[in-house]
Amino acid sequence: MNTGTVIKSTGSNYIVKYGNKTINCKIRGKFRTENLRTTNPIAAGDIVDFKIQKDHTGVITNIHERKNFLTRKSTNLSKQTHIIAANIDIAILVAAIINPVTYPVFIDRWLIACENRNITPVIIFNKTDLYNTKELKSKLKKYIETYSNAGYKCLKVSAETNYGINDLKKLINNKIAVISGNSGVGKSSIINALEPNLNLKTKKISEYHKQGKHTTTFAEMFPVAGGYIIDTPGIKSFGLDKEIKKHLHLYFPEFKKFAKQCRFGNCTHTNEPDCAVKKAVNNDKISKLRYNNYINILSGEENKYRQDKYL
Ligand SMILES: Nc1nc2c(ncn2[C@@H]2O[C@H](COP(=O)(O)OP(=O)(O)OP(=O)(O)O)[C@@H](O)[C@H]2O)c(=O)[nH]1
Ligand SMILES: [Mg+2]
Ligand SMILES: [Zn+2]
Repeated sequence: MNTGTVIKSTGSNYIVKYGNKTINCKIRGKFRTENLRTTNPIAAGDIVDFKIQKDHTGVITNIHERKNFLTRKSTNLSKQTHIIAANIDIAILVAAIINPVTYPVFIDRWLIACENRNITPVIIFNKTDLYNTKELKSKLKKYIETYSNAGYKCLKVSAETNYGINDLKKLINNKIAVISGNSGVGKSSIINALEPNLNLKTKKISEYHKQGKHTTTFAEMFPVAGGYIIDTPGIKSFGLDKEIKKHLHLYFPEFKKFAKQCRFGNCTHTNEPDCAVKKAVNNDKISKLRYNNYINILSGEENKYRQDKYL
């Protein structure tokens, strides 16, 4: 029996790294993940036991208990959950203000998923070399203000000019990070900037419209900057598990210190009287954008509010 880390999964095939070697593995039997209906039972970052067969391929026989894992649904209505990555120390979301625009509600949903799984999120605003108008600069400033005030670490980088890449290196050192975000925001380009030898495939934004395809098609883990990064395919929407909505207010960390002063201990900060969170929103102590997204996600109407009208 051998033990290794899954560095790539392509449907029914898994590449497992053990020591300095890698091996192609398949699964035998069924694996169920913590009662979740998943599209993928095993994800990049999983630690697995496997047997080596005569033809030098492997068979995975066991998944070790996960420290954590990040999940999403393709839409809110889909029944199955996708495991983005397992056993991670930080979850990086790459966002951009143009080419393409990352909507705040998308960032919020992703942050909620991280909070729910107890994974430290970091937001990276990429393509800063393109933000050369007054309007774009002020938009970036508002995004960063909103999310830093909510308690999240934000970084500005450019994979094109290497701006901010050293700060990112420090963040990844000795850690396993997963990198996620909309297609074309520059996830693979950022990994290339961190480790040029990897030479990961990227595609010009103008070609996205022609083919409408994602450049990165499978999650894959790479050794980078003294740690590891799991590159993932771009995503359009970030569906949340139903269960999450039951405790949604707990996943907005900036509500916490005000929530203690709400009249009711179980206040959902919606229609209750004497709600200190709502009062803080009115006094600009909590971002209106974040609060409105909270309400919209709670009521399932966030898709009506795709536009970043508060930024
Ligand atoms: N100007 C500029 N362009 C960038 C930057 N980062 C990435 N790009 C460009 O954006 C395009 C998409 O980059 P990718 O790295 O392929 O994006 P991705 O997020 O990995 O996309 P998927 O794999 O489809 O999810 C490429 O043409 C990159 O050259 C940046 O900082 N500045
Ligand atoms: Mg990519
Ligand atoms: Zn309240």
